[in-house]
Amino acid sequence: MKRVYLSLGSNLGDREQMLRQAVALLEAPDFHVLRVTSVYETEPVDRLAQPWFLNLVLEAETSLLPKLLLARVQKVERRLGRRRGVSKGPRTIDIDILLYGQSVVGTTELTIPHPRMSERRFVLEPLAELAPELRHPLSRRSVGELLPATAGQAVRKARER
Ligand code: PH2
Ligand code: MG
Ligand code: MG
Repeated sequence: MKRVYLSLGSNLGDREQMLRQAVALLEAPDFHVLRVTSVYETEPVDRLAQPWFLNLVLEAETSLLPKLLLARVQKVERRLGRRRGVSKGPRTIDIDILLYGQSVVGTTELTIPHPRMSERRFVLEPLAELAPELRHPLSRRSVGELLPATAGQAVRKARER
């Protein structure tokens, strides 16, 4: 069993409903959701001209190996109407694997830890709610230590956990 953290985001359609449905669809005999953060309303990063997101992070325990976990999250994305469009553009649902235990994975389809997680407040602020002491497997810096550098990005709690 591995302890994993996923980042969920939506900025199209009924955003909150999308997140709620995604969490429910992820739960399975081989993927057990342990904790879910509050929902955060977040300013878009990277591609700025798009609607604001709702984001959350979840903690789970899974027996799925990274490749199969990726296939699983992509299946849930498709169930919720995700179509591959503009890179980093608007989406009904996006589910990204942030951390897979302390493992480091680098293949053409999958990079773990998520390569941009340390610069994104919409990832770090929810993650800090669950695990401020958790360390990035490569930089060895904790979530709490990484957070201050992202202070310029607008993130506010939309709904308490
Ligand atoms: N996802 C992106 C690009 N930009 N910005 C916010 N605030 N939240 C996201 O989930 C997000 C983003 C690409 O997946
Ligand atoms: Mg993403
Ligand atoms: Mg993604």
